[in-house]
Amino acid sequence: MSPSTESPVPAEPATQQPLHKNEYLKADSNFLRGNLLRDLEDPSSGTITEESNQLAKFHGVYSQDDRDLRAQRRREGKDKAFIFMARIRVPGGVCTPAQWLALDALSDSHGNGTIKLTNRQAFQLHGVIKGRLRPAIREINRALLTTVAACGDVVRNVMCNPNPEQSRLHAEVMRLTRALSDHFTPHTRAYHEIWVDDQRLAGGEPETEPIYGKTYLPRKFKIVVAVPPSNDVDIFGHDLGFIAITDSEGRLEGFDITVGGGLGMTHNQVDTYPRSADVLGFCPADRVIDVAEKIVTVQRDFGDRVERKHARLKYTIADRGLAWFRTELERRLGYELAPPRRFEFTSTGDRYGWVGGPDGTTHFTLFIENGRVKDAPDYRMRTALREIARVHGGDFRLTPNQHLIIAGVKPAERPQIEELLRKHRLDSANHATALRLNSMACVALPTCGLALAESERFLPDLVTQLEGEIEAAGLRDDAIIIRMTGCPNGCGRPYLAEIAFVGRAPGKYHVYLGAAFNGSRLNALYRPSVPADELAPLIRPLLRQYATSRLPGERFGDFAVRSGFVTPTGDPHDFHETKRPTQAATI
Ligand code: SRM
Ligand code: SF4
Repeated sequence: MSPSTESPVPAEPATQQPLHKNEYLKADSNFLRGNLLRDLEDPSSGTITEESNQLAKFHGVYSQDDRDLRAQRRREGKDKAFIFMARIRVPGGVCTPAQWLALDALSDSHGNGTIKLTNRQAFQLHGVIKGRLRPAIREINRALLTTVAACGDVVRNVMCNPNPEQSRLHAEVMRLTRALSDHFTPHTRAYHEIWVDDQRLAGGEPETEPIYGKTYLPRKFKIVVAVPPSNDVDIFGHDLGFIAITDSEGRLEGFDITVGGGLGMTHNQVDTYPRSADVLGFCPADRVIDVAEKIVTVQRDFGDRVERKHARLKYTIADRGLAWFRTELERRLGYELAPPRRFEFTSTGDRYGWVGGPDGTTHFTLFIENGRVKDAPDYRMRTALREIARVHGGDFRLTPNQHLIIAGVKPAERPQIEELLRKHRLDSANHATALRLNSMACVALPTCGLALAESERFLPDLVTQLEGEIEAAGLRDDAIIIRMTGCPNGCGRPYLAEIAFVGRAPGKYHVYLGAAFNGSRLNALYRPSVPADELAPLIRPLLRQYATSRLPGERFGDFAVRSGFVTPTGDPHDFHETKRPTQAATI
């Protein structure tokens, strides 16, 4: 595929306002080098400058601090306890047992002893101190993994339903996912110089970024591929999505294209809001890369480079309209997109336990609460997965719901894997209530610098508080999508949950209800700023009512809407405390 012929960066800003400072930082960074290496080598500080932090994101690295220690260290007159997080991108979530073992070892030697599986099928290594960061990333690359473009204003990890063993269709879709990932990997040699080769490579071709240009994209850009009926990737929450369309024999015909989804917002700023993606049209499989590239270049050239909170594709489309977007895209493509085909999604969750593949191998999906792989005194999950990785001849797959598939287990290997699952009681994790099995929280405290409230450390307790009611109401096996985030940025995809809690302040959460079980409808604010200890008392009566008054087969989100608890419209005001303007006020 030839690179885009469009100008990489608009010559003049479309606005008179000065561009955001990150635009100048990117432009002047010599393709993402800046002073990053100097800052990393500076022994006088445990962290890096803010400018270097912005550039480090493109390399998959975030500077953070242990927020549990902040107050005490402030009292003692000490610096924050600086640490780093490295995000490792894994297209479609597929990695080998050898790669798993390498990360497992690194989490002990260089991290905080845990491996975090993200809900975009990536790994995170938390708690890395500055002196260990470059050696850690070198080890990650030695294991044939990379952190490049896991964050930053570029196309991030490309997601896909992680079951390529399931059918030929899945395998084809996974190949395309990898091709998309490769196509959008930045060309800069800075990553290798800084993290891998340890030296500036002399000579060679002058550097270019054929798709991105030297100011890259206005903001992060997320691509996913869905294989109906599963919407595990939550396609409507991403900038760009491809929905696999098959003929009556199950052969891949092409993809419906979705654009302009995104979930981040800021409390009380109604001009920031979650948006569900639009279905734009259909393209054959051999045009997917071309379509994706041109969509990315439209956003590159028209995305907002002044206000970063308004710089996602969802705002470009909301402001200019889908018709404008289609025209601009088709002008660049040189052909028209076909109308979308029919597709049907049934759920966003994972299928736990053993399933068989057509080739005789089997796959075990394991529930990992909020994607945190660690050893607790009574539940040694990390040890168990290490032992499994040592004997497993297939691969591991990270799911979009933060869980793990031990995939491609050959019949002869299965007894040994089953024995290890039993020995460490991992098989029993999958017997939790369906509420827990469908719960998801973002990281939040203590590492996330943006968290307003707890999430990963609180949702499991809140689910426990609700489980009594769930059992009593006979809802043990009824899947309800329940999610929590520590702030409104939307990392745990809360606005696509049937029940969601979004951190408003320490110990306080906005409660949202009414998204569709299959991820096709956003929810709406039900109660603002509810204290943490009042959440369970608020939700229990709703569960009781659901158990007694639901229609046959009715999902909780639909029940919440039919019962009038909320009326989701997708309007920005659905998500904020601020009142919708009354008609009188708008005249
Ligand atoms: Fe996220 C920022 C964690 C998925 C929207 N996200 C962050 C940072 C890096 C905080 C920061 O900027 O300092 C968090 C790191 C916390 C930590 O200590 O690990 C963070 N986001 C996560 C992860 C790890 C949550 C998880 O528990 O799985 C997910 C990593 C995915 C990955 O592998 O790439 C994660 N983040 C998401 C999602 C969900 C998705 O993409 O499916 C969203 C909403 C979808 C979207 O992008 O619209 C999301 N994260 C954000 C935003 C708001 C973006 C916006 O447009 O407003 C921020 C803040 C920002 O970018 O300024 C953010
Ligand atoms: Fe941090 Fe907020 Fe994302 Fe949670 S939603 S990880 S608190 S940025």
